[in-house]
Amino acid sequence: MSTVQTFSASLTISVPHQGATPAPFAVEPLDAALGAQVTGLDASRELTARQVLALKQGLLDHRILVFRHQRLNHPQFRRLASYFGSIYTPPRNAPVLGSDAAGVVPDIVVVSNVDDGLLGNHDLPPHSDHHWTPEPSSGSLLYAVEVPEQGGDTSWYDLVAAYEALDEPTREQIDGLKLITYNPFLRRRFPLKGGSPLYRTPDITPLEPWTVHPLVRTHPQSGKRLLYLGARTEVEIVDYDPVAGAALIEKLRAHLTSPRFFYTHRWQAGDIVYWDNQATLHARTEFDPLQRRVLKRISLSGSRPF
Ligand SMILES: O=C(O)CCC(=O)C(=O)O
Ligand SMILES: [Fe+2]
Repeated sequence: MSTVQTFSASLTISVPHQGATPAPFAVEPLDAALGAQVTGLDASRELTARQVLALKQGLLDHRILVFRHQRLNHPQFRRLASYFGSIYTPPRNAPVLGSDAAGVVPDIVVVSNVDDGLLGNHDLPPHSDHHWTPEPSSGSLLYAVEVPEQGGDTSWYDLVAAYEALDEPTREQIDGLKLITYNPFLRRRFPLKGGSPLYRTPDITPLEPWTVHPLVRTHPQSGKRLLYLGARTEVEIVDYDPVAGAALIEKLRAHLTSPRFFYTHRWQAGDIVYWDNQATLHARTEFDPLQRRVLKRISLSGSRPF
């Protein structure tokens, strides 16, 4: 329980004074390619049925939800997340962000560049969390505790919009394809001279364990089709010519990372972003290593992509 105490003691969020008439509860679209802002909600409290249903619908419609000016301790953060599902547990043999030597991940993963933080200050290319596991998480909540003055912005990419904007022949070409997305945390253990490849060629020994998922995924709630592909993760189309496969993936990646598909979030301490990890990628920009950036993440369990 010491983490909870440390967390409360180190919290440096200033919550603006609430006026006599607090903002009404609403889920309003952002002026962006995706996303909605939630107002009039104190996420540290028990939610009402109306609020939970509106948030679930809002996530389905907008893919990411932004909550501002929040202040939560760990049990409150866990309670908020638990309205949407149970906590994601990776297979023990598939390392993910926050895994210890035994393959166990804490409920709340601290994404930070201080105190031996997990991710340093470098940029992160657009990715979907746990893409390389059999049942990737359905969504994650990231809660900002300390943020740098500049940089460290996080962007979310709409994979449904990216798929729908493809021309018909390309959609037909990719609709039935299967993709292996190799685990980047395993690649760190087995580095290659030229760095992590964007596409596995026959001369590279496949990293194990690996999982096959559809390249075009069907969203489990909305039924919408989406391009389920990370921007720089090592991948391979199953039973496909490697040269043609690498060229196809490069073309799809150039398409999906277009600015018309993403929203960039400039963090303030006290922000929470809840994203649909089944329908989006996320990326972040680098920031000054001398500045502190501390966020807390809860990932929710998901299901096998189809
Ligand atoms: O640091 C960030 O903004 C995002 C980190 C990330 O990719 C994650 O928490 O899954
Ligand atoms: Fe991530």
